[in-house]
Amino acid sequence: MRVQTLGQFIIEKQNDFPYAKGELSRLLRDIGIAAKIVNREVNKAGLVEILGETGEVNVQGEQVKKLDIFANDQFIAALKVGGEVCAIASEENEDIIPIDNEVSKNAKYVIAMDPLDGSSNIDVNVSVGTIFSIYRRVSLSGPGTMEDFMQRGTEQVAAGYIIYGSSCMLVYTTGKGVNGFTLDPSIGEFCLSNPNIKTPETGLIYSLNEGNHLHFPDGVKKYVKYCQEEDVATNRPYSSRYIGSGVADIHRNLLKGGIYIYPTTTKSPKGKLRLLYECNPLAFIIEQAGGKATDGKGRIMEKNMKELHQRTPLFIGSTQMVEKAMEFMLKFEAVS
Ligand code: AHM
Ligand code: MG
Repeated sequence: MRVQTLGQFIIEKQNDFPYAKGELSRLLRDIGIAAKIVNREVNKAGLVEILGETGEVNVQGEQVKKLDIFANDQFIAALKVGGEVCAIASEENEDIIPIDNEVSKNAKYVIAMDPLDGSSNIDVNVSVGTIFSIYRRVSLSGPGTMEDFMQRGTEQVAAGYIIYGSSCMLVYTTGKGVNGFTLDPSIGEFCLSNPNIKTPETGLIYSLNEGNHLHFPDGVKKYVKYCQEEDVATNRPYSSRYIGSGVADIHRNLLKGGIYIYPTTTKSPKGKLRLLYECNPLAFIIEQAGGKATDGKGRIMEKNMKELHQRTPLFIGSTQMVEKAMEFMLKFEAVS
C-alpha cells in the first residue's frame, strides 16, 4: 500500500483551496512540524523535569503547566518564522500576537489556537491535544488586528487538532471533508491513516463531567437521564465516557459516534470552553464529518464573536444525538 505523508497530501489537495493555495499549504506544513516537536516533549514528559506547574496562572485564571508554555512557544515560533500568518491568538495569551516581521508582511491568514488542551491530564500520562483554527485576514495590510479574529466560525478556511495519545494524530479539514494522519515515529512523518472521516449518525456514548450534575441546566439533566434509561430499540443505556481532555473525548466520539456536552453550569454560566480556538475549530471538523455542533440552541459556527476568550456551551457529535439533546434543552428551557 502506498504511504501518503501529510506533506504530499497537502500539496495534492491544494487545488481545493479557494485562495492563497501555496501559503495555506505551507502553514499546514508548519503546524505539522511544530506538532512533531511538541509530541517529542509530551512523550518524554515523565523523563525530564518538565512536569508540574510553573506556579503562574494564565488569563483564564488557571494554573499554567510547563508543557503548556512549551507548546505555546513552539507553535508561536514556527508560525512566526513561517511567514504565512500576520497574527496569532492563543489560549495562553491575553492579547493577540500581531506579527511584524519581513517574512510576514504579505501574510494572508491569522491563526487561533489552544496549544495544549486538557492540560490537567499532562501529569498523569493521559492524552492531551492542540487545536487550531485558520481565517483569512480582513484587515488590509501590516500586522493582523483584533478584527481579523472577530469572524464567525463559518469563515474558517481550515481547522484541525493534534492528539498526543497512544499514537500522535493530526486531523484537519479545509472544508472538503476531514482527514486524519498518524505519526510514524520510525520515519518521523504524519501518514494518511483515516481518509475522509465520517462520524456515525448516532452513537452509544455520552461524554460530560457528571460531577457538575447539580449545576447543569434542567434540559441537560433530563437528557442525561434519557441516556441512562433502558430502551432496547435505541440501545440505551448509553455508555458514559469522559477523559476530561476535549480533543481526546471528541476524537473518540468522532470515530465511534457519540455526544460530548460542556453545558453552562451555575459555576460557569457562560460555559467553560472558548469559542474561537476550541469550539469553532472542533465544530468545523465535526460538521465536515457529517456531525453537528451547537450551543444547545443554535449552530456554534454562526455565533458572533465578541471577545477573544469568549466562552460558550458546547453540544457536539453525532447529529441525531445532538438533536435529541437540543430537544430536551428546548423543552426544559423555561425551568432551567
Ligand atoms: P483547558 O483548555 O484549560 O485544558 O480546558 C479545556 C478542557 C477540555 O479539554 C475538557 O473537555 C474540559 O476542559 C474538562 O473540563 P472539566 O475538568 O471541568 O470537566
Ligand atoms: Mg483548552
